[in-house]
Amino acid sequence: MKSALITGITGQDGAYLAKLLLQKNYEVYGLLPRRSTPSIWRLQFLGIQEEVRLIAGDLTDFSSLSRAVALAKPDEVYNLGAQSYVGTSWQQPVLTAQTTGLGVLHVLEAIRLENSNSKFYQASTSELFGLTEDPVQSESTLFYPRSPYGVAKLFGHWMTVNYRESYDMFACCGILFNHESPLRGMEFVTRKVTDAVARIKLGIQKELRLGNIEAKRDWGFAGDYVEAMWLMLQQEKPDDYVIATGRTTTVRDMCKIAFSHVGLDYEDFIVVDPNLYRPAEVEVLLGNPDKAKRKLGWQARTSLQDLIQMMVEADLERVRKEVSGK
Ligand code: NAP
Ligand code: F7E
Repeated sequence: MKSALITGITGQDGAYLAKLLLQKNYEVYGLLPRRSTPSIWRLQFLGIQEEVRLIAGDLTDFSSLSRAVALAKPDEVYNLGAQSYVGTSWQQPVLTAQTTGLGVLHVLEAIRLENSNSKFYQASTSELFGLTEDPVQSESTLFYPRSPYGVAKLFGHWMTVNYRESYDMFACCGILFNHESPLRGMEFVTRKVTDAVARIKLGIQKELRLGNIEAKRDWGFAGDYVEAMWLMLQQEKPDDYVIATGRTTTVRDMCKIAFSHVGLDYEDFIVVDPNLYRPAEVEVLLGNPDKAKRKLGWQARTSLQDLIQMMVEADLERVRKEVSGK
């Protein structure tokens, strides 16, 4: 039986990946940072909380990572833990650098110093491209991050490449474009919209305040994207891959899809609030997933329409239960 250690197991991707690995008969360990209230609701939602083994630890605490690697003896380590919200990275840039940047190095060092042969996956991001001049971004596109989050991820990305080249480590970076699901955090724009659509439809919210609705993103479904993470670690050689759908859509059009699913016109409810604009914006992202298709046999299966409808339906069900007190 193979074993895997997932940092960020309580997050959106961590929960879906844990489920996928359990289905593949892995022993799944997850790093659990200390929180004052329980943080395992996504594992509960997927019904896998009893099947994973949680090890207390934090990405900012090297010793806890070293201990986690020694305990789990993982064949594969997936580093998904991060302060992952771009907006917060301007308010807490140091925490973001320590978690999202230095945290990667802590995991790499824990693997190296434990003499572990673990394969390593790093959660890199399309935010690395930032203010790119390439209309379509691939593995060879230059990086130009636009937020403290993007800069921290750049450090983690190059550290991973460097450990691969310096120590012959089997280390891969997945450069993933935005991916969403009913388990997406409420602060991200798709979930903010689908939650608001449910509340407006059920009569408990009147309007939705958004920032830059002309920004364009290449959105896919998280359930599809975790399969690409696993596939990267099953190849003969470690490499980096762009994971995307190859289509881009404005926030505005994503809202249109969400509102029209419940028979509403988004223009009647959206208020653009300049206070929600970011200090520096990534205006357009569009990924080229050709390499992943060619080498991993991976492609996105879920359309944006289906994804948003799935999220609206899940939020309608949850808000209905909240309202009825059941
Ligand atoms: P997420 O839902 O925000 O999950 C982040 C996870 O990291 C949570 O489990 C969180 O635990 C954990 N974490 C935060 N600080 C930590 C610390 N100091 N020590 C240990 N764990 C810590 O993010 P996601 O959407 O699943 O994304 C997974 C990874 O992919 C992240 O690295 C993200 O930056 C990257 N990424 C995401 C996307 C996307 O579109 N989703 C695209 C590209 C890359 P708590 O919940 O307890 O804080
Ligand atoms: O913003 C615009 C906002 O916060 C998307 C993370 O998973 O994907 C994610 O980062 C766009 C931006 O995601 C609101 O300005 C307008 O242009 O959903 P988001 P993100 O910043 O793209 C990447 C790949 C990651 O790696 C990150 O970890 O939507 N936008 N109005 C808004 N965004 C938010 N959150 N809220 C608004 O009201």
